[in-house]
Amino acid sequence: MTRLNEMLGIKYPFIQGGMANIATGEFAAAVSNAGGLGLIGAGGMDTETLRGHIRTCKGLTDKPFGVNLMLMNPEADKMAEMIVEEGVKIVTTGAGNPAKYMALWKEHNMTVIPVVASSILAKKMEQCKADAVIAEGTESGGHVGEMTTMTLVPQVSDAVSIPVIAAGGVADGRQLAAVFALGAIGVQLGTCLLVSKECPIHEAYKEAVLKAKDNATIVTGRIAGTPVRILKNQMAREYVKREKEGAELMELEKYTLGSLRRAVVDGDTKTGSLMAGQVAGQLHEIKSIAEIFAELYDGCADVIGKLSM
Ligand code: TUI
Repeated sequence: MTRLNEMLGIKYPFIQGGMANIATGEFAAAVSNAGGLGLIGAGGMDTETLRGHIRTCKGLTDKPFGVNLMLMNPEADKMAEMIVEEGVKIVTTGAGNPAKYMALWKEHNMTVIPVVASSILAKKMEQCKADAVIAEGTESGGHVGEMTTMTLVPQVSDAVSIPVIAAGGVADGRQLAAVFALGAIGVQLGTCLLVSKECPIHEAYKEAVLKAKDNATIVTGRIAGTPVRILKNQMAREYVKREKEGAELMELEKYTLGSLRRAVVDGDTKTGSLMAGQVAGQLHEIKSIAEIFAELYDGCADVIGKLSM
């Protein structure tokens, strides 16, 4: 069976989530230097800003890194071409179907790994020559699908013959062992990296994640069709209220991205949108990315060694 670290030329079978407005070139380089696959999150950026982050990342690491193209970005078409020009070798996508870009990317021998939230999209991606898929469960932070990691990963694994990477609900060795058991060859990590030393979010955002209990998250935007998991606060309640009043999808999207910046940059934990997954309740300490990776990997090996039935 393919191993994710060998497939991507990295130390650990870990890739970083796209994390719009958070995953800068500098952060992606830190993830790559710690032995995972760092990704620059294109969500919330424009094309030239993304280009700048790609160049910054190249200057900070000689390890593999990539770009996460958030497909709801209004400049997604331009960005899809620009990353080819910049010689980016690995791309993950989220929040949509990247079929129209696949031929271009594969012509340039890029490794393409779309995020899927259902096995039907996973099959389409396999037909479009995706190298692997990320099966992202609803436990994740940010934009989510309906299915849980527990149900999605095995069904996607049965549906396709390309490798499957799990995402959503993994922050310790037990959960990592579980997703390997479900058929994944690696994991995408987001929430547990929010509380890394290197993560550039405001300290108040990190504190809110560290303080969160297991039921601290809520999904906004289900009615509008853009479900987003965030920590419960005044903003979450306001959003749900506007939604019930029938606000337009575009208005809600602008509201979400604007409020994400308020959380990330200003540390506004009341009216900011603090995207985080359901593992937030398990995170109690700030650690370096290298420590997070080593603990996850060693913890998983330990759990697998002690499994019994
Ligand atoms: O994309 C994410 N997570 C994100 S994107 C984001 S930024 C944002 N900004 C404003 C509003 C909403 C989000 C924050 N977090 N994860 C990957 C992901 N993709 N999760 C679910 C999906 C997905 C869902 C449906 C992918 C494809 C899909 O269907 C597409 C189709 O056409 O079948």
